[in-house]
Amino acid sequence: MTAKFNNAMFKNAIVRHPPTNFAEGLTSAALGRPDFAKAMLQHAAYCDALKRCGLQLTVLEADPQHPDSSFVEDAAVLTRASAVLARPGAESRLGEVSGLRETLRQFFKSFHEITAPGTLDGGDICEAGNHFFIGVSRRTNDSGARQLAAILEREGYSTSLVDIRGMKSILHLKSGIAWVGEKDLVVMEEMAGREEFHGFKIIKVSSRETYAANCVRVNDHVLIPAGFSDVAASLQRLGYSLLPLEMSEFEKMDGGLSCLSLRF
Ligand code: CIR
Repeated sequence: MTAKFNNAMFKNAIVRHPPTNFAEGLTSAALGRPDFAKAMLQHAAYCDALKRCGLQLTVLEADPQHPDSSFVEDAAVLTRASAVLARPGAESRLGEVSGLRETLRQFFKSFHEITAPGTLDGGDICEAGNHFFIGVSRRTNDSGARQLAAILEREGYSTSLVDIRGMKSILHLKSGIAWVGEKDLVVMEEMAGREEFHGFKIIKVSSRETYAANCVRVNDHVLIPAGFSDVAASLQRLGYSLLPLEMSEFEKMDGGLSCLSLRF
């Protein structure tokens, strides 16, 4: 089956090793304590998958001051033109942003910052071609969402806000949706009917497989958590080439596939 192609090809990704105190990060999942050695193996496999997609990796040192810092996606939003430093909604994660600034400077000339009282986690931001869905969640507030919308609109993107504060089963917008290319949007069942997604072709994810709604298109492949056969079959039917990855230890910390890297 031929792979579908995205217009924007990624060349780079930034990842950060999980620290040994990774299990002390925030979580609402009742899936038990993650096994650090296993998390490292899963992280290594994730990095290999990104390389297989053709990306050059910048691998940052583990940061034990911030147990959640391997979820690098939450600290920034990257566009074709600029880097936006986020302002994580969880107090314990605020310091993660400065740890990324210098690395991003090597790649981006144009910088923006979300400022107080705004809060914003990158996991709430879903790029879908020239459009960005911006989740308003327990982590991203209205001010943060509007600041980002204004930046993106100046860069020529359209934006829409998606309020997920009423949804208890997901932490971030991208815990429940993923854009995989063209008009194809993977959406958890509970959100599938929402009018914000009108105009997209919805690939519905049953409540049994919600965790797999957080999949990631990277060039010619879609990275997907292993073990979710219905979502995998739907994507394969549409011609996507999948790279399944074991994610159990990150799932225990509420982390999805997308949050382990910044891709650009
Ligand atoms: C947190 O609660 O902030 C981390 N334990 C998990 C963050 C996952 N990030 C993401 O899905 N974008």
